[in-house]
Amino acid sequence: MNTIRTPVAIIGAGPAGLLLGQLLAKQGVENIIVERVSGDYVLGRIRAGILEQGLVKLLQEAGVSDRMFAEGEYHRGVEIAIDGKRVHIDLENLTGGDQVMCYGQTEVTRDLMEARAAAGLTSYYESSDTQIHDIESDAPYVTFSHDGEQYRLDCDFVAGCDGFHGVSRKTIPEAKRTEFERVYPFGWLGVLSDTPPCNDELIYAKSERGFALASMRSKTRSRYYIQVPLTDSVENWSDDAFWEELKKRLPADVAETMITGPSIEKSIAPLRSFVCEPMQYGKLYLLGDAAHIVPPTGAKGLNLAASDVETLYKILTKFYKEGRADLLREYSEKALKRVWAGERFSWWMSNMLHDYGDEQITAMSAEMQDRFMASERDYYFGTEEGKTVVAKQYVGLPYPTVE
Ligand code: RFL
Ligand code: PHB
Repeated sequence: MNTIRTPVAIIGAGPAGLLLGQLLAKQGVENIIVERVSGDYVLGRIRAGILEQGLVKLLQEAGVSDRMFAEGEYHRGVEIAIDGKRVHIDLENLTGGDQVMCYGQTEVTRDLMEARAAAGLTSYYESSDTQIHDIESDAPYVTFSHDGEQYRLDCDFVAGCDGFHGVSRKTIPEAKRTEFERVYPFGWLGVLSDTPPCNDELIYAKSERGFALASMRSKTRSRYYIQVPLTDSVENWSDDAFWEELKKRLPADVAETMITGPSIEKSIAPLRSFVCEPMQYGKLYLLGDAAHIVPPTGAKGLNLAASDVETLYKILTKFYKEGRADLLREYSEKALKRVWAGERFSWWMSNMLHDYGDEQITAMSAEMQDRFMASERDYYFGTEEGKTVVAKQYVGLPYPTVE
């Protein structure tokens, strides 16, 4: 057994774990990351594309923003299309100057991985059998296997950044946590292609055939999604079938000029709203997807992970630098307030923009539900006040204060 001592053991090298590690290290708080898969595997997962200003600033603070500013693109607005009718949400004007950054999660992760390697910080990729022990004591530790050897990390705190299927959340005794979950009756079929985006800004489209999203990664790479039944599988969708269906759901003028090409990635993601309360237990703290999942409609998943990271990073920094032990117990309460706001926004945007068929959002007839959602769309995408409500949440609500 190799026994190593580190102040903070971080489980998971997704964006949450890597960003937390980088920010803590900048403050002189050492940490070690344990990751189940390889770095290449992590980078192969195609996920988020939209970063709120809060995350942009945090990446700057972590010293990993150069490539984002050079290659990413600020978006001043976003489009909503309802049955072919295009509505522009002017994020910048409606929020008093805020914009969102279009830069892929893959690139954020790559930048963080490179910075971590350059700083000489320790990460154990391709580790197995990670277990967290004695979190209720003052001497928690993490064990895992790596390269045929057994490791033990003695630490002060464990940061559970290991996503929805990780071990961290499950380490909290069942009787001590409450999980809230809503699984939606559809998923998103996503396609990545080396074709120029069909529009300068993202288009979230609601049509009679279901939801579609036109997004992008760069001037030459597009990312598109369509709502599909949960029972569907990728094998049912040839590239041609995908493009044909996508075009039917986007506004006609956009579809007409859209450039299509071979897919370089195609996958189906189920949609889920999930929250685990509390987000801390003993010396274990949960961050990002380990604690909460949102449907991607509001582009909030990665951004919620970022606000968790900022909150815990500030609390731990104040603990180590100023001896502020009192803040440690406040993490969950502070983080959860913003998490629920993001959950509510993502749920609400999903409700307004998807076709639910006969499925009930709340207990009411499908016809009545349709009327409610049509009225929501009229107000929130049709009036200045409504658009302001959407814009302020889309660009991101303020982070919790730690003082
Ligand atoms: P991750 O990225 O899942 O990373 C967790 C890491 O932990 C590892 N792990 C373990 N390591 C050690 N031991 C174990 N036992 C472990 N078990 C797991 C995993 O291998 C992995 O590397 O979680 P993190 O860091 O919390 O980051 C969260 C984000 O990835 C997620 O919220 C976003 O991608 C969600 N999301 C979006 N968020 C946005 O803010 N804007 C968007 O535009 C957006 N679009 C999306 C999305 C998610 C999507 N999918 C596929 C779910 C679009 C899609 C399609
Ligand atoms: C993406 O580009 O992958 C993306 C953008 C916005 C969303 C979800 C996904 O709301």
